Amino acid sequence: MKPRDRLRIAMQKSGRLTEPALDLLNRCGLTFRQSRDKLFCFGEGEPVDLLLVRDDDIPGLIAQGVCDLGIVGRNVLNEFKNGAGNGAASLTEWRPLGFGRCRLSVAVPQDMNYNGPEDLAGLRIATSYPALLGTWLREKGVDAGVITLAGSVEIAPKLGTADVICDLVQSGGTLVANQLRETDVLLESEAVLAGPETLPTDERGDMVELLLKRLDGVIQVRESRLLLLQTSRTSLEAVTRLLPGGPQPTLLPVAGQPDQLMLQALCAGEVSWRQLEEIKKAGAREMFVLPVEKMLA
Ligand code: PRT
Ligand code: ZN
Repeated sequence: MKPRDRLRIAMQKSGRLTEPALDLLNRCGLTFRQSRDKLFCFGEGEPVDLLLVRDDDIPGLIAQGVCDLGIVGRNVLNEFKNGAGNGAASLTEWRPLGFGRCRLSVAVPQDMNYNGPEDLAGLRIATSYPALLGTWLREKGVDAGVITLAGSVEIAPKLGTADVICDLVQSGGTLVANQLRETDVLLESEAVLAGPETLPTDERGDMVELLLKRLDGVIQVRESRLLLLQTSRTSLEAVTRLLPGGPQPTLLPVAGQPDQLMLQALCAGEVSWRQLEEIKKAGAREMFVLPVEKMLA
C-alpha cells in the first residue's frame, strides 16, 4: 500500500453516529471540505481526512490499514474482534466517546418462563451479532442455535423464524412494541475511537497523539458542570461534603453578609435534581448549575 502522510479516520456515512461524531471532531478543531455525499472528506486545517462508510465496514478498514482510526460502536468493533478476522485482535479502543450508548441484550417473548441462560438451550436465537452471542453462549455453556439476520431481528419470534433474540436495546421501546422482555445484557456499548494497538511512527502518529489530547479536553469539558451556590459559614462543611466529585471548591465573600459565602465548584459529571435537593437541605441556596464551554488549566 502507498504510504500516506495524512491521517485518515473512518466514520459512519449516515446513521445514528454521524452527527455526534462530526460534532466531536469539529470541537477538536477538525473541519472538512463539504462533500458529505461522497466517500472521502478532505480535512481543511489539519492533515486529517475522513472516509464515510457503513459502520460495519469500519473495523475491517482499520485492520487493513486503509484507515488509521475509526469512530464506531463498541458492539461493531467487538463483533469484528470476536469474529477473529485477520488482524482483528490487534484493534483496540483508544477512547470511549460518550455517545451512541446502547446495550446488546437477549430478549425473550413476554410470556416465556425464563430463569437464566440455561433456559436458552435448544432454542433458536436471532441476532446480527453472531460472534458476540456465540462467545457468550460458550461462556455460559449453553448449546443454542444462532440465526444471523441483517436487520429486523425483533420480529423474528413473531414470524416464527426464531424463539428469542439478541439485539441492541436503548430505550427498550422496540422490545415492548414486539412483546419481548430483556433478560441478559451481553455488552454495554457506546461509540469509541478505535485503532490499531500500535500507532504509526511517522507524522500520522504525532497527529493521533495531538487528537487524543484534544479529545480528552473536549470530553472533560462536555461532562463538566460549574456549580454555584450560597451558603452560611456554619453550613459550609455539611454542604461541601455533598458536592459531586471534582477539584476543591472556590469560596468568595458575599458583600454586606459576612456570615454568607459564595461557593463555586467544578463537577466532573451531571448534577442531578436529587443531588441539588440534598445540598439545599444541608443549607445551600441560590444554586446554579452551568455547562462549561471551554477549559484551559
Ligand atoms: O448503514 P449503517 O450500517 O452504517 O447503519 P446501521 O443501520 O447499521 O447503524 P445505526 O445508525 O442504526 O446504528 C449505529 C450504531 O449506533 C450502532 O452500531 C450502535 O453502536 C449505536 N446505537 C445506539 C444503536 C441504538 N442506540 C439503537 N437503539 N443502534 C441501533 N439501535 C436500534 C436497535 O437495533 C433496535 O432496533 O434501535 C432499536 C432499539 O432501540 P430502542 O430505543 O427501541 O430500545
Ligand atoms: Zn451497520
